[in-house]
Amino acid sequence: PFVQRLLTHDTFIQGKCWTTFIDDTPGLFNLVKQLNRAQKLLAYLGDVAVNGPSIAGQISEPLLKTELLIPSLSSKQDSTQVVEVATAPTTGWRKIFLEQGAEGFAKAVRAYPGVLITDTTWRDAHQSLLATRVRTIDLLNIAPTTAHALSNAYSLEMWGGATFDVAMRFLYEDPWDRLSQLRKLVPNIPFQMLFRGANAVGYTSYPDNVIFDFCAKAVQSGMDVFRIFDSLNYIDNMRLGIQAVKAAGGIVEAAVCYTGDVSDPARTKHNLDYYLKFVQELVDEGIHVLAIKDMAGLLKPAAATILVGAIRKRFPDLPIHVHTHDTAGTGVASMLAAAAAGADVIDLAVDIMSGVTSQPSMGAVVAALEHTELGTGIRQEDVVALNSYWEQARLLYSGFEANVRAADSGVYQHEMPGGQYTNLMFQAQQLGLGTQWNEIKKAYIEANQLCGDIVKVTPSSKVVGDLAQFMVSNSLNGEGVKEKASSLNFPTSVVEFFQGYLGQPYGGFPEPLRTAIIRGLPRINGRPGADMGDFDLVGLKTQLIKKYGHSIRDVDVSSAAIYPKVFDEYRQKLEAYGDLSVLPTRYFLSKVEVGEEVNVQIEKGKTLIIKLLAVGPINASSGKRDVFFELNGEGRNVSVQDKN
Ligand code: 3PY
Ligand code: ZN
Repeated sequence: PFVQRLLTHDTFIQGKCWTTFIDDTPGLFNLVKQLNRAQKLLAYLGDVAVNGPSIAGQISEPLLKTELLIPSLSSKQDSTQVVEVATAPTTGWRKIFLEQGAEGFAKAVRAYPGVLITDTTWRDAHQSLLATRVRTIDLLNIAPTTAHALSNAYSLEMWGGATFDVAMRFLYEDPWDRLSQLRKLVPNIPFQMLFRGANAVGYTSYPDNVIFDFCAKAVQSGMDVFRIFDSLNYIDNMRLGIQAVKAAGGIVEAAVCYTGDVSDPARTKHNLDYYLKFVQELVDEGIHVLAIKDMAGLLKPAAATILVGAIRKRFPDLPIHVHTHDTAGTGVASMLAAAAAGADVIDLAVDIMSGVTSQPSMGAVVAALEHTELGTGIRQEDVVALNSYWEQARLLYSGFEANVRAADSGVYQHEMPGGQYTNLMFQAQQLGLGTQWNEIKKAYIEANQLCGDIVKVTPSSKVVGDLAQFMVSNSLNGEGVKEKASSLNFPTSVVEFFQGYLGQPYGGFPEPLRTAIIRGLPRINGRPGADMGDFDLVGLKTQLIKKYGHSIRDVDVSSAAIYPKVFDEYRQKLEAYGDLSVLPTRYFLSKVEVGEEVNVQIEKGKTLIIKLLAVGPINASSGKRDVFFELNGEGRNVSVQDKN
């Protein structure tokens, strides 16, 4: 035991000063840190043993026992040989970026004879299927295998969107650690993030210096490709994101958010002309790659042919990257059509993490293009190997399934983005009203019209979703909203949208509805962030150090600037429980059984063996229970408030 080692240590016995003792005896100091960490981990396991997990959905016992086995890959040179994934993977597109810069990278992508792929499994797929709940440990475990299997991928989308917020809010994890740890295991494939332009990884506009600072830190932490979008395709917001990513040295992948239907002559608002003009504006900003971001899955195969074909013709040197969701079930067909029309890169997810509100199936598309001139350079058998890991993972996380069981071509009417679809469906199910979901979808169509038929993606999709929910709960249809607008108490997001806090929608705000909703509140005419002064990042760092000590890093300042409350709550969890990202998911989501032994690797070569011995009776006066553990063979106990 530590105290015994300390008391019998020669230096200590000789009465030397404590601080030099610590400095000169780092092994012992590390031991103090480890014991502290272990005790915090026990505090979490004890809390879950008494009160149950605070975040999980209902997960059945057999599913929790799912073991995430790491698949093996066969060598490309000799199929009888198994690849040793601990060895360095084949160099890939990241080397080209690091050696030739973003322009050189874009040129090489454009010159590639086949079609390249982005794997979205680590971000959009689990955001769209599993409420963004996949934890870092489960990504780290499959990362070396992925680095080998997908070595020819254009990128792995693994950060941004909702992952930043959810990591801290629900997983008690640091998003920056996720990025830097994965980077070490995947040196060869570019990392890609979804960046909400002026809204960064949040839901509102931030001061310009926060955006610049965030991008610089993301690049320093290992980010390569930034898919920048604005939820209203508002060029002024886009410009800020583009400039920030450029200044940071990242690859600027600017997105056109796709809505409507360019294959339908009756849909005149967001028609081909609208998209080509917007692409021209982006090209004028000096972007490296163009993304067509079809966040709801509205890009039918014929529309992909028209849109990608027209952009390819007008901008022959511009790499085009197409993103879709498979909500209606046309995803694979649309990606094949996009590739045939001249797209350079397409987004796919590993099979079991694909389909419905997620991206189309990687195995299907890779196989469909094999032995054609549009080959992806990825072996379908390697996708199968990765798939076996994700099959187990999806079971492990099944408590977060929204249970979208099949396709919904109704998306062509309601136009809900994939991530929001699962969210709203899940919420409607939670309310326990069988009809609620259909009502929400119908109201969503009307809410979009009330907003002026806008692009719907985070955060503008939240405005439409909030308005739809408001209409359903107040039994209002579109006409009713218009009639009573001046006396209704609208959700804040709706009021702020009409004030102009997200930016200026194409075609302007509908009147007289706008005036009726915002009444005397100010109107923002232009870029919402333009009038915000610089945010005091240095002052924030000082405050954070005062509160949390010198463990505060510059990246923490960035998290706190974007998510002040979420960051604060995350830090409180960290103080109480230590770094929970090392805990296997099974024990993060569910309690340890009495008598069960848990191995937790807290750092390389340092594993804690924890056994739950007993949960004691409740103390009537304090309401607490003692929970008894064995930690590496020694008895330990923690006192836990029983919240039941
Ligand atoms: C996000 O912003 O999180 C999205 O996935 C938008 O499509
Ligand atoms: Zn998406």
